Amino acid sequence: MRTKLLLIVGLMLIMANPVIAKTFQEHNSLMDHGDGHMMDMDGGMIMGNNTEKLPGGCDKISESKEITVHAGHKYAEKFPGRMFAFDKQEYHFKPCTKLTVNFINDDEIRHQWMMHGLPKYLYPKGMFHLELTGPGKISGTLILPAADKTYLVHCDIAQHMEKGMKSQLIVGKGSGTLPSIPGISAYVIQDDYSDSIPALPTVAEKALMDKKAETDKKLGAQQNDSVISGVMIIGLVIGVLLALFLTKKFKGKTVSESVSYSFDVFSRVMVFLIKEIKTLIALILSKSKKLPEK
Ligand SMILES: [Cu+2]
Repeated sequence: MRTKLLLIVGLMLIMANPVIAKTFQEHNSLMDHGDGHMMDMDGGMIMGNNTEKLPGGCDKISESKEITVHAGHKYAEKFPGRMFAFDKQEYHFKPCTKLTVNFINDDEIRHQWMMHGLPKYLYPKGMFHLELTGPGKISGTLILPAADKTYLVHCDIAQHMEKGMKSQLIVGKGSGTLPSIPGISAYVIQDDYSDSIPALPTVAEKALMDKKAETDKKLGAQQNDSVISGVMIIGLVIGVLLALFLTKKFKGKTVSESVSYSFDVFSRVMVFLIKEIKTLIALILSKSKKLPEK
């Protein structure tokens, strides 16, 4: 009895596992791997962290700014057809700004805040990158270059950018607007439903369609008015045949005899059906066991 109870509790815990939310985690103690690459063992990572090296063309840090960026499914709600998004789609900064980004992941999946196109002599692969595998917060700092430029910021997990997790960071006057920024610019690959949307009818066609619909309605009403329908005829035939069969069977029998006979037939049919279903289930189970091993 106790074993059974433990087994049930265990099963319930296993089933409840996906429901138990991961807890929010602050990633404060990261291991420094050099070149601005820092990470911990809990899925937090920073690449291209730079708090002091000035990019070419910057005499000094123009100003220090700090932003908090949220990433999550819920921020895509206002963009029809998108699944993921950052809470903001555009940022503006002066050239040579020292920018600290507090990245917060509100989802229970992996997200990134990845900036591209930075000078490679300062940022490995030209990237500044914050990453979290689950709900939490991680902070990194970079110094923005001197030139007017629009930088792409996105999440590089497969399909997250395509599904909306994309923003643009504009330094100075920027260098134009990037495509497919939710709420800001048109999608590069627009969803096309033209095949499934019928062309709108002209006024004349519409009038014709209305007229046809009206006639159909009248015809339908007439059909419903007729007393004898196909289904009714079939029902009548079955009823008459059954009545003939039963009167023959019950000829000379009392009412109680007839009733008991009917129940007998009914129970036999039920027993037969149950047996058949059992055989069928046994057959299915034996087949599913015989699946190939590899
Ligand atoms: Cu993502």
